[in-house]
Amino acid sequence: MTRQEPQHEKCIIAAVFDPQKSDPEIQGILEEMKLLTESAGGNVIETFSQKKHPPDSRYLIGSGKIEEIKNFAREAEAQSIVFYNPLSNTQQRNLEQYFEIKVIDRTRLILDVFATRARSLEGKLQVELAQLLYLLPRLTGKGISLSRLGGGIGTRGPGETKLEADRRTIKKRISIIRKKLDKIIESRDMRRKHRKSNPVPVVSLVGYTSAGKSTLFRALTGEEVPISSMLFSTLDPVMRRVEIQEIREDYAFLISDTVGFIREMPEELFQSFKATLEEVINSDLILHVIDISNPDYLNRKEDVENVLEEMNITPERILHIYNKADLLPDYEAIMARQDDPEFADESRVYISAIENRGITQLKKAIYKKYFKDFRPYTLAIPPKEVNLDSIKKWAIVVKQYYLDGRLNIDILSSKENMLKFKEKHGGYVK
Ligand SMILES: Nc1nc2c(ncn2[C@@H]2O[C@H](COP(=O)(O)OP(=O)(O)OP(=O)(O)O)[C@@H](O)[C@H]2O)c(=O)[nH]1
Ligand SMILES: [Mg+2]
Repeated sequence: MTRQEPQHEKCIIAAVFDPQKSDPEIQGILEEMKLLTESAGGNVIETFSQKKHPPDSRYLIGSGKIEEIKNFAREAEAQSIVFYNPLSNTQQRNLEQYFEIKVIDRTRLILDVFATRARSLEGKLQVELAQLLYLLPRLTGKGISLSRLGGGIGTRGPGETKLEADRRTIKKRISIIRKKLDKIIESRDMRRKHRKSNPVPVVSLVGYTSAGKSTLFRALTGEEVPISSMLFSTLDPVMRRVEIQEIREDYAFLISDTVGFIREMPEELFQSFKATLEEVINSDLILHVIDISNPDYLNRKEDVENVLEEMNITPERILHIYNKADLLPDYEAIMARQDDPEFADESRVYISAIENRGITQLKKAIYKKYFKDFRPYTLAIPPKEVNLDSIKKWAIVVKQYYLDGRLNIDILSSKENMLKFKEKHGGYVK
């Protein structure tokens, strides 16, 4: 980064909402805006919101409110105003002229967070592409001048110096980046083909930003990946092998952690992160990690599900993981119920990634879900003939109990394996 960045830039958040929007929803949006601004290194000193329909075409915000913001900003020596609403080019210019400080919108803010996170070549190219796609329709005749914005939030990125160029240069740069990204995808496809010959399923973690995907990745792999309460800590995808010897000795899967989602994700980011998202499309199973402690979790879950649906991922390939269960008042009761096969609800898994709880249940659920043809069976065998370890190699042992002098074992297995066992050992299978 070439520019001098102000430490903890003083920011004001401004937003205009449809009067129909409920107060809790507005509260959630504003809290997320605060977190996003902080994730870009900003210090939020005040938040102003207004219900107004339609929004003002010139300034978005109504005349009384805008004056209030200006007075506050001057008094508090704010350095920037961050709008929740997408701003048109003209609105942005009008507002900047009025406030006489930097004005950025949410898309630009998110792009800025991404720009500060990008580490790998691919990540940097993707972020630069998103920034250029955002800027292109906003270019005026003279080209956009970021120096006008004075550096700091909203101006950072791998392509920072190039962003001051004209439309033609930007278009050229976009096509160069696209070609480079295509090459990266090509080599990844080669690696994937190679992997297909080795039948280890790939499981991807997806979910709203900050749901705890990386914390779960660490719990499963022991890998020290970046984890933080700030948004979008993960940008570069990582993949590691997970052994699940406690369920089946010789069995393993690959787990991948990737960039998170957010409501109203900027289209520019979707376009640029296509390659990363394709990894998700191509995986065998998707773990949708949900932060169940968040009051807004149902809406967030739906947002992510809509994205997955757009990517043509069918619900059968998705497993719902309810994370941060440790923050729920009935945590212990939930975990105890889940451990009891009689009460466990197999369509959802509760975990606490941070406390390493529910991880075995999760592995079991993954194993079971991946082998879609697994069904429950009961083996009834004379006790001395039982070799539990060998059964565990091809089946998930759910429960064991004695009935009529025989050991009954409830298992989950494919019909094929169950029949093989029956052929070899006889015994009684329900
Ligand atoms: N209480 C509690 N906090 C958790 C749990 N899992 C994750 N967290 C916290 O939630 C925050 C986000 O965790 P991450 O693992 O970085 O979340 P992520 O989904 O990878 O988020 P991004 O990569 O930023 O999109 C961190 O502050 C974690 O410590 C959990 O099980 N319980
Ligand atoms: Mg992460």
